[in-house]
Amino acid sequence: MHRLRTCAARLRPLTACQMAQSPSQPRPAQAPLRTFPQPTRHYTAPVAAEPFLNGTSSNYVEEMYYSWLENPKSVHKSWDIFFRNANAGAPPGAAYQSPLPLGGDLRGPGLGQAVVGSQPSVEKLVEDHLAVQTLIRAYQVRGHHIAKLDPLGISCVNFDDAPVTVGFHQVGFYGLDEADLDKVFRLPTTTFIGGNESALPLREIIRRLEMAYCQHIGVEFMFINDIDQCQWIRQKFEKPGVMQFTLEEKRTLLARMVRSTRFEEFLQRKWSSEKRFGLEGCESLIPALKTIIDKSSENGVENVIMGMPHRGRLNVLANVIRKELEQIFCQFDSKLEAADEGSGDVKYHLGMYHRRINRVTDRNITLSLVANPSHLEAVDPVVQGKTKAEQFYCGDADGKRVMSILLHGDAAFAGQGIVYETFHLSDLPSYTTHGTVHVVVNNQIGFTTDPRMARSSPYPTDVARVVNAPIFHVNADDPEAVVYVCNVAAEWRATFHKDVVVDLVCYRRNGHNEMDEPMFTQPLMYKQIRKQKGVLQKYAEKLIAEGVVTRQEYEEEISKYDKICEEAYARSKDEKILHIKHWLDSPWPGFFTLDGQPKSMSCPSTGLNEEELENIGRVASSVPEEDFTIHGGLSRILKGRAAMIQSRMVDWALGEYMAFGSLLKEGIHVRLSGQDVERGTFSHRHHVLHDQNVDKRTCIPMNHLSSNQAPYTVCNSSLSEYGVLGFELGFAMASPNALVLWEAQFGDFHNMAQCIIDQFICPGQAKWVRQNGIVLLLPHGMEGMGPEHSSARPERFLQMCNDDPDVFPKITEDLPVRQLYDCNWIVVNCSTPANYFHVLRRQILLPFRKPLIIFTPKSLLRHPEAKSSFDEMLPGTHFQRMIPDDGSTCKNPGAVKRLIFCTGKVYYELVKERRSRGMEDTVAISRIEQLSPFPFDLVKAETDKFPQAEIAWCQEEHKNQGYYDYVKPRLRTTTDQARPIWYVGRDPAAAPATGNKKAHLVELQRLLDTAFKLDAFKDL
Ligand SMILES: Cc1ncc(C[n+]2csc(CCOP(=O)(O)OP(=O)(O)O)c2C)c(N)n1
Ligand SMILES: [Mg+2]
Repeated sequence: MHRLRTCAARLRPLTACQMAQSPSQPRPAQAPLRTFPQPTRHYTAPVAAEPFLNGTSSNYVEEMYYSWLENPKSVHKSWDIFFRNANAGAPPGAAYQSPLPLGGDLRGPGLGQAVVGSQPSVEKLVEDHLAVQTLIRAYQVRGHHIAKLDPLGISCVNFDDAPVTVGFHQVGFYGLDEADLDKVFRLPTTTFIGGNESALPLREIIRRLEMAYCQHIGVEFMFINDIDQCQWIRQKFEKPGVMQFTLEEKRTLLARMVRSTRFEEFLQRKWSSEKRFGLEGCESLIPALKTIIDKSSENGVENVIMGMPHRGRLNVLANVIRKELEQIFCQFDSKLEAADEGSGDVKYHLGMYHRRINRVTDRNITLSLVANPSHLEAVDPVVQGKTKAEQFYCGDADGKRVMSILLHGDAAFAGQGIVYETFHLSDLPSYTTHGTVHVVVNNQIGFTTDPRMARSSPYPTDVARVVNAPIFHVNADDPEAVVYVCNVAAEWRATFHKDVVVDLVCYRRNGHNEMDEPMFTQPLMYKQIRKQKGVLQKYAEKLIAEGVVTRQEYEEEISKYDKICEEAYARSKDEKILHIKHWLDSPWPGFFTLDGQPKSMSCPSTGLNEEELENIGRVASSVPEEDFTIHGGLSRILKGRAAMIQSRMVDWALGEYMAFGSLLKEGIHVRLSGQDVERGTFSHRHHVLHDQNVDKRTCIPMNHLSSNQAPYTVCNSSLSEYGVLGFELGFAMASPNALVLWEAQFGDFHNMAQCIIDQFICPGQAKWVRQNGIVLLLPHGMEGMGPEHSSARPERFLQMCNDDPDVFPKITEDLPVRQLYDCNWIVVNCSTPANYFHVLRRQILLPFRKPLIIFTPKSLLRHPEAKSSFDEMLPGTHFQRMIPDDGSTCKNPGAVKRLIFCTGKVYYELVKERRSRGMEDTVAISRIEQLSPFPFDLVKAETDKFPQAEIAWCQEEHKNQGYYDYVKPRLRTTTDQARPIWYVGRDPAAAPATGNKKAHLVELQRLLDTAFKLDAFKDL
């Protein structure tokens, strides 16, 4: 044993440091080879005498040596002899025996044969082995560059900067020559092309590598950092004979291709002038998706949530999700009226939910396709959020039962930043869905734009490399190759629970839509496309030639499906009315009545009993874990909370705590997500405590409320708004029984998520008849913090409210709830912690769900007056849509000269100013807490109460911003256009706020002066 180790030490150059140590130190049992010290120039005499042992060769030899130690037969005979000789003490330079020609007799010389060999040929032997290793690696790294991926053969992927030196004619690049092609080389452990053989002639090595990496599949994976994952992929593509299909599998594949192709042809025949964004040119998408679903179902997945753009969407609905064909066909009937409320959406945006038996696995599977707007890729994070929620509700912690599939277009995948944001959520603990299978319909064009104008990366899929997702490029005209990579992709997801991309390289047979003329802009491409035989025809001919099916069977398959379509078409004529409800992607069983209505039109009190408030308050001011050291500053905060609870008061953070805590105790999951939400941007929340002595030890007191409470999730998000808000919207979509909140760091950062707000949150119910109770917390307030840290842009949300400014509603008992039911979203700006508490609880206690936009105050988080008593939160209390002036103005309302309506934190500035001017009797200040839907009834009561008062709207925002434009016509309607509505606030401006502190204060004072100057509007 000792001799062997000595031999190992002699086989590589020693470092200077090693030379000072014993040369026979044993190799640490677990140490990976690559951690050995790098060779230096201080060679010892024995090494210098074996020149091939220098540099990188020595590593190679070393690997061989350790393999030999484990099993002498695992190395070539010549090496076996060399190691035996070296071990037996052969002098330097004499351990080698010249090997027999490798191309000939592989048995090599027997033991005990002469040990002296000629050094140059030994050197060549090692170099040649290294060269072969490098060549193998070149295929693995860059084989996809020369794979035949493009069905049109005109691929614009340009790898001129990275030429691939592989193939029989390139062996010279590696120092090999023609003569070496028939020599046998030992295969490294990083390839599986040998199958059961450990050595192969170079010619065969190249042939097998060409088969694995350069045909219709291009595997891009060598950037992955994980060795096991790389090995896994190599196995999947390199092992000889991996791509074998049974006759049955081939027939199923053909049948799926028939459905996919004939569906588009049917639509084309019936509605030749309708836009449908057909799949022609990428028909193999259908078997691709079905394969992913079948394989995943086999691996235990029961629920698949999908998101996709326009291209081929109807085909996916028909042939993957299996929506009834007549439901699809009747969408083409322009005469049908819509049965449901709402404005609806075009057919290629609608969603779908379907539970059925997977025929291949005979297991139940639920498939849903999430409705989406035209905005490409915007649905990606929404799908992820919904998937996460479904995993959460069924306790699927590893994503074994629920998964997502995202489809993309090539141009959108490369161009839309949301794709990158979504990828970056994929491995974050509170956002991971444990692997998404991405499928790109890479038709090598985006509307009229060529890829070389549409992206700077060679492939549209390069964005996926950031998360080490393997990318399988495949020629979509080879359905078997497509099905093979889809199987591997599904297995990858089931094995590693990480993202994977299938890039279906295809073409678009028609224009962008069926009405478009592609020859205007892509004449040569389309000349080629016109010549292109359809993939179904090609595949059918192949299978007929192979004898898998007869032509007659193939034709029967076609007529069978055509008949199905015709019959469904006939049935679709019987449809009298269009039901958008049939296209719902996320039903909420049991939440509504059977015909989809709310179970009531009332909302119970949102108050809590005293004991409950105390209990939650106690948890909010404690550290519920043993031996947990929190920061001194935080101790003081918790003590302050305890004192507040003692005196039956809450501040903003405690009001929120009470709302979350009580809902959790009632079994409602609460999820708060956004940047730095755990502590709170303004350091007021502290929902996650950090042990000051133990790294990463944290405690979430909110999860220590009671043994049967729902779990509380509070999670700092990645620095994304678009992606994260989309994700939370998707999470909220899955169930009505959760309070899902997204908080923007500063209010206006929601700009980055505008697409989610404009296209999903605002009109979601109107377009897709699905409700959503997501809550947006948007810090807002003019505090001299500059243009970007002041305004959450209330005007934008208010502009998108659907309540009519000119119609005074009929006042009924259920008006407050009915208004909420009729609106598209609720916009509030609470001025007290109690009202914040109530509005959060109301969100869940309502019998329906609406998005809730809350402008949250920054300065009120710690304002001494912005506190609420328990009395305002007890049973019987509720959210106050408007808080009337209840001060001395009430004693003699007739004497009140001015009634100022306002909202949010400016109230406290107005009250302070009124106090300092001693105008409590003459000026009333009322707070509109719920801006939309507008509390017409309460505002009317207030205006009626002060008949002599001038009515003013006061806001701290600039005149063209804030609430004025929304509030003014509604105040006018309330007063029957009889009383003017005066404006108090900042002048119109381009920026939301000044960056100059002094200017800010001057502006503030000016508006306060106007508010209390009773003759301010006299001459206007
Ligand atoms: C965010 C966004 N920008 C622009 C468009 C307009 N548009 C619709 S489809 C399309 C081309 C999409 O190309 P690609 O992603 O390759 O999908 P394909 O239509 O080729 O399947 C464009 C630019 C859009 N719908 N959404
Ligand atoms: Mg495209």
